[in-house]
Amino acid sequence: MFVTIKDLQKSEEKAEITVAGMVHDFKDMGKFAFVSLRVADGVVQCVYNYGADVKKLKLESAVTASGEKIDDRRAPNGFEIHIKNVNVLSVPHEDAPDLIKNKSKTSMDADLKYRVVSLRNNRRRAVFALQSALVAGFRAFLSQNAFTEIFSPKIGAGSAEGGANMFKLEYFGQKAFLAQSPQFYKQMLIPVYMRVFEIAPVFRAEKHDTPRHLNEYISVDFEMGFIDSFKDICETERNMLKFTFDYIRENYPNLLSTLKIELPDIKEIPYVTFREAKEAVAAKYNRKIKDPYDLEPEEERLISQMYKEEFDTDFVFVTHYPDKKRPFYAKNDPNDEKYTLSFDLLYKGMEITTGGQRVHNYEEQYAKMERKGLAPADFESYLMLHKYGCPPHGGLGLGLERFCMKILDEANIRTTSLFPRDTARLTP
Ligand code: AMO
Repeated sequence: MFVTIKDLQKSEEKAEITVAGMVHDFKDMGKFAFVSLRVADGVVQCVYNYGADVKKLKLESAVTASGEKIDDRRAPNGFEIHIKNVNVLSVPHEDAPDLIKNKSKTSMDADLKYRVVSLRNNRRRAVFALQSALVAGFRAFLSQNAFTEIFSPKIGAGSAEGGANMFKLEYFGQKAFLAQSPQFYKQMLIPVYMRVFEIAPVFRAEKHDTPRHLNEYISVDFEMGFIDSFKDICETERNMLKFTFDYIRENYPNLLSTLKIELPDIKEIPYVTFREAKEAVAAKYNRKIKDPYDLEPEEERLISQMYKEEFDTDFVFVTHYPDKKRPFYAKNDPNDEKYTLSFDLLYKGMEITTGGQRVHNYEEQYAKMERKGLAPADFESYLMLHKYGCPPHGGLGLGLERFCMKILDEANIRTTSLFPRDTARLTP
């Protein structure tokens, strides 16, 4: 029994086959019917010739259909199935709301409320198949480059990214938090494996509703030891993105055509320092600098616009963020201690990645924690990393939903989160 288009494409012309799928669409043409079956990797087009045992198929029934595979270059996947017999395994209790048809235009609220069915829509399901393909590409690249995949705990006693947006929980009488990032753990594993990565949910108790923030998102993290400069991290990211886009173009052409997108062709990615970028957009777009220590969303947008106009690139690395706004683990620039050896990757006007070189020396990390008003005693296990020997290292975190949102030119991150968690949503 077939469940994928890929395998059906490989089977011989006129082969007698059985395919299993959900009735995605059914058009009664009188003497015959067009039936679309949703299978594992897309939708298969079938023609159902009415015979003695013909059933009118209800949408979203689970069926197995037997018939002949007919090659036809005009058909979406290069073939159709001429169905002779259908076996209905289950019929829906009710007709699903009109969200699964491709033509339906649905508000985001309705889409999210009915996600269980709205994801059956061709495009929406392709969005998350793209996410899966991106992760497969990242994983393949990182594994080929000697990174070990890790699974760090999501419940802990503290966190690396500042106390403001941590979810607290009761843990058998102790105070605990949901992980904001795998930061500590990926660093702790550097002397063990030298290169590690993790692709997993992280939690941020952001109280505000914005089109770019979620309260739970998938963070693609990697960390690598023995770097010469934070630019080694940037170049590894560039290579990972290039590999992944090539991998998807090669392995998932149907997905790209369903989504009607072309993936970016990654060449060199330019670098600009935080200060230069800020000053350049202030001068070019006649803006006042309000916050000298961070980039406002509008500034990120304008930096990207400037690089698009001047260098025809959708990507730019903004480097050397001020020490004041970067976490305690970020290494300061020895040439100017007000700045850090860190970066953000902007893509189409929005930060998709933060990364940088870390402090690896014990005294330096201890002193930096104190300077930032933190008590080193609260970080005893983390500081064992520095205390017991650690090479120069760095890494990054990329927000998967935000990256997807930008690839697809979506305006709201919720559309690229499978079951989004925001300040109002806990179901589905
Ligand atoms: P940071 O906190 O900047 O860095 O997060 C890294 C990336 O994660 C994404 N992101 C979010 N996506 C959706 N909703 C949110 N609330 C949200 N917050 C962040 C963004 C961002 O660029 N430990 C560091 C990374 C590192 O240095 O290795 C960190 O977590 O795409």
